[in-house]
Amino acid sequence: MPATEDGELRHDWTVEEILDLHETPILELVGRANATHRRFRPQGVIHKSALISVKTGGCSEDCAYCPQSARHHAIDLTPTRLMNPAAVVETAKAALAAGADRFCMGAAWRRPPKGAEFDAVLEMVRGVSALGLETCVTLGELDAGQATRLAEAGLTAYNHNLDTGPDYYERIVTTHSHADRLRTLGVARAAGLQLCCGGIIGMGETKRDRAALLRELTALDPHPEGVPINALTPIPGTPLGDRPPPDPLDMARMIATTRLVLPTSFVRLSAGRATMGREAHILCFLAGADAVFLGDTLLTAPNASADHDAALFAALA
Ligand code: SAM
Ligand code: DTB
Ligand code: SF4
Repeated sequence: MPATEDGELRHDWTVEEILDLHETPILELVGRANATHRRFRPQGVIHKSALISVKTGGCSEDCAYCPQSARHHAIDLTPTRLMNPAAVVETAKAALAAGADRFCMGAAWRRPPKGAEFDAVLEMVRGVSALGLETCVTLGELDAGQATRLAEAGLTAYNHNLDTGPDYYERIVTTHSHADRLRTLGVARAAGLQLCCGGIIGMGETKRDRAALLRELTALDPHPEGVPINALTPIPGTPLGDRPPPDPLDMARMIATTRLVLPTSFVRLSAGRATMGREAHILCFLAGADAVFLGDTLLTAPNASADHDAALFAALA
């Protein structure tokens, strides 16, 4: 096979090819990813999403990383009912004033309930979208009717992560499958929604599992418009609560590889920023990340503070 030129849009990557890229010496890897970034993406633009948990905890699923599973006993987590749409829209106004481009609403469901709660989510989407913000929700599995109603309400993107490679997935989640996740991605795409789909590193997976995750993402046609790369945030009380957070250099390596195989997507430096310094952030941006979550909290875990981000964006200006 002829050598692929960096930046080619491909849906036929093999795990082996991606693993080879991932194992390139870091300076060369970051350099190539940066050159690809410059070819395909506007320079110096970091897309900012604010994140809110509109329904926290009590989830039926057993995702080993997640503090919101009712099967784990995460310390400091109080389950809540679905928020009132008006209160969500007020929070979105504050996010807009703080510089957010997008407002992302997460709910701890395997799948959204039908009826009044789903109607309330649609009201949130309509209200946030009317402010002029891009909207994103992450609600678990969708059926075609729900995806269409979300699209009609003005939703920009649906977040649904594959989390890790298919072989390792069943070590992390047993209550739903990788195939279930792919089905929802298909349903959301068919309704005309953009996809925000990525994963987590640092859960004990191998580098091959990381490459296998990226292979799954590249096989989606079109590629997902957004790709969150999360560092495991170990939460006490979850099965992965004792793991150390991944090395920022591993984040940079994963981000650079993502940029090379998904050259036109937003690559979002997601969970894990709270324990990363300014220089580690800048390395990840050099490696091709061009999006972050803003705000002191992610869904339930701490994020980089507003002061930290003000200093970071000042350093980049
Ligand atoms: N219940 C929905 C679902 O599973 O799609 C939406 C919410 S779920 C919390 C959203 C994503 O957050 C997960 O797919 C996972 O990638 C990420 N996440 C959750 N807990 C995390 C943690 N402790 N560290 C890193 N990422 C995490
Ligand atoms: C994504 O990939 N990361 C965000 C967002 N999509 C919804 C969530 C990270 C959650 C981190 C753990 C927590 O806050 O509970
Ligand atoms: Fe957490 Fe979502 Fe898994 Fe529920 S389905 S445990 S909210 S990641």
